[in-house]
Amino acid sequence: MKITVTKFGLLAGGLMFAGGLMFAGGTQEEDPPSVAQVVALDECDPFTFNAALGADFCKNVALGAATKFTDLFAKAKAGTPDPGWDFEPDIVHMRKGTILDVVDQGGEPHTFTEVAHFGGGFIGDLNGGEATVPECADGFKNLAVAKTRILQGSHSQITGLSKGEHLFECCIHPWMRVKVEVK
Ligand SMILES: [Cu+2]
Repeated sequence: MKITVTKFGLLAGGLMFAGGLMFAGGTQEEDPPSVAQVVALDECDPFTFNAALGADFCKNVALGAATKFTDLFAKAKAGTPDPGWDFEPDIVHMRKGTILDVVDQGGEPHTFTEVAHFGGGFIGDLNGGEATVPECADGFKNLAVAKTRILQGSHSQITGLSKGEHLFECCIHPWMRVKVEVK
């Protein structure tokens, strides 16, 4: 590859530098880190959510597919949590060094919190009977949890994940779960 670059550079004369960059782009060690994308989704109904939680908590993005505040709790309690609250994809396969970028395209805040084992979040009535996992304990009073919050329309980038399996969930809506496999 290097020989090819040199030959190309000589032939191209003044364009050698640009040519070298072009070829370097094709080699692995010179590639910028790639990005794996995770999207957080929800269908919060702004009228009922904001009546319960305050103005502007939920911004409507669901265009008619909204779930009312009490329905979200009823479904979670029944063990059939609303599938509109979701991280996509459910499983991410990526190489070590890849940036994991999480964007909240839903209407309300979420967390993207690494946990040792999937389980309940910090709002008991949304846990469907599962116990709160230690990583979500005390909710946003716990700075470690607050740091993993993602607001509507914003991104969170996770870097430096070690090889192996990593589990992430939302500490508010704990059925929002992602498994990340780093090779
Ligand atoms: Cu959430």
